[in-house]
Amino acid sequence: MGILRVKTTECRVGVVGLYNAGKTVLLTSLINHLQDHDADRFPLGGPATRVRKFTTLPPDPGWEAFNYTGCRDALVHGGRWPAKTRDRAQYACQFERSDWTFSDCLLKLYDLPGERIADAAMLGRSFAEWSEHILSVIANDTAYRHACHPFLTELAGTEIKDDVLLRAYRLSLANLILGFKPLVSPSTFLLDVNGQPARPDTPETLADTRFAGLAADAQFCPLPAALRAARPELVALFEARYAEYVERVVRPAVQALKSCTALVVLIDVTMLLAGGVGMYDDNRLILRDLLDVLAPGEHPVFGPIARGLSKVFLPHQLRPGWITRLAFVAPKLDLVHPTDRDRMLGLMRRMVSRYADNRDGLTFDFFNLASVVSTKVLPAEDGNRFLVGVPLRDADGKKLPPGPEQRFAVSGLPDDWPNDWSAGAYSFPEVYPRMPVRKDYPPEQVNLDRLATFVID
Ligand SMILES: Nc1nc2c(ncn2[C@@H]2O[C@H](COP(=O)(O)OP(=O)(O)OP(=O)(O)O)[C@@H](O)[C@H]2O)c(=O)[nH]1
Ligand SMILES: [Mg+2]
Repeated sequence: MGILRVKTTECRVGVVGLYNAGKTVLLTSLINHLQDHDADRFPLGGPATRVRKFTTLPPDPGWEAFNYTGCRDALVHGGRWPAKTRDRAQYACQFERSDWTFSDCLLKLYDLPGERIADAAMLGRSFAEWSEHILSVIANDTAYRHACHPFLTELAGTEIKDDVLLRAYRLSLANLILGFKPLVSPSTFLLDVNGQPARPDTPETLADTRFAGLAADAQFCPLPAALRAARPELVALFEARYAEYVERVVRPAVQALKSCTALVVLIDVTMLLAGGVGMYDDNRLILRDLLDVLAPGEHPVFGPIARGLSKVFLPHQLRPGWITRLAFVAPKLDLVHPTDRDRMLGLMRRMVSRYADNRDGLTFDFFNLASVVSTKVLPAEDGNRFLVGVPLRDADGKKLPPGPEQRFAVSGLPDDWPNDWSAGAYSFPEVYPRMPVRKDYPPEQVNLDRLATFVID
């Protein structure tokens, strides 16, 4: 630490979003840009800011280290995107900024598998309350009701057997997965505690090979009020399993996010448009649950004055933490034609700004960004939009080996969300990443520097 740098400012940044939203790629690119900082390519705070003395630190006890080297290596040498995240991870580093005279920066970044945010509603809810919450989602949404038909049929029966009920719930969760519905809770059905994701298979095989809980003998499912009243022993059993699940899977991740100073919420507008109106509704619902649990905004007891004072006087490890900055991010900007990039931002704003507007003591902003620009742009022709990149999948969605660059068409973006649209109405083909091979040359990005300026405060 420099002689004038008498204190350390700790910034803890949580990145959340549905699976495949682009969290791990965003963190990989961000770390690369900070570690090998080039003020011309990544202006942080201002054009002249230099990042110096960057050191990686071990993660906090109880946290896996974020596999930065592996992720960057996959991008550069494998020419592949990083593998999906299987467990929660933290990356910690310390550096000096030339625009911060008296303080250096301790930055902690948190990455979670997207599946886990479907469980956020469990925190602070009893088993009975969680049951009501899930059952009301199923009751009020045609697609959920349809997928959960096996479970609802079993619940309507006169003699309910525990293992038959659990299997019917698992079958319903499998239908949700296969219907691309993200509210799969307990999320270990989709990604188990050992990090094994569910593989594409028939609903029956998924129901017979996966668990709705921590393990085969620790499963639970929501129970309606009438059944809870009639079967107190089953309620007691599920309550105990639910409590253990919350302690092991949900609380550590949610507590870490709650203690962050800034939260980055990824909303993959391209996926929502491509996925249909149901995907949009689900993402909003999951986000609402998550933000209710994390309750970003000024702390009701300490308030802004105490927070300011604690920043100045307390050593960083004693400083109280809570989320005061919220960044909504539409990733994968490079998959959208430049004529539509402002629309991408507008669509995200319309979808989520109310969630932030309704909270006091919160600074929030919206960013459309590309973590790793992997396409080139061609001029629009007669209203058709074309990009150039190396396609990742064929027309049937099967993965292709890396090949030559190709021109491909992408959908235009609407000015506002349509009232209804079906899956496949919009298309933004995935491409292979374009990464510089030189290890200290970070990828081309758009607006990631603006996001970093906002959250590293
Ligand atoms: N073109 C482009 N594609 C991106 C970008 N960022 C992410 N992607 C695509 O999105 C996919 C998922 O990115 P990840 O960062 O692994 O997603 P995640 O949110 O960490 O997903 P989970 O680990 O499953 O929760 C990648 O495999 C890429 O296909 C980007 O900046 N540009
Ligand atoms: Mg990930």
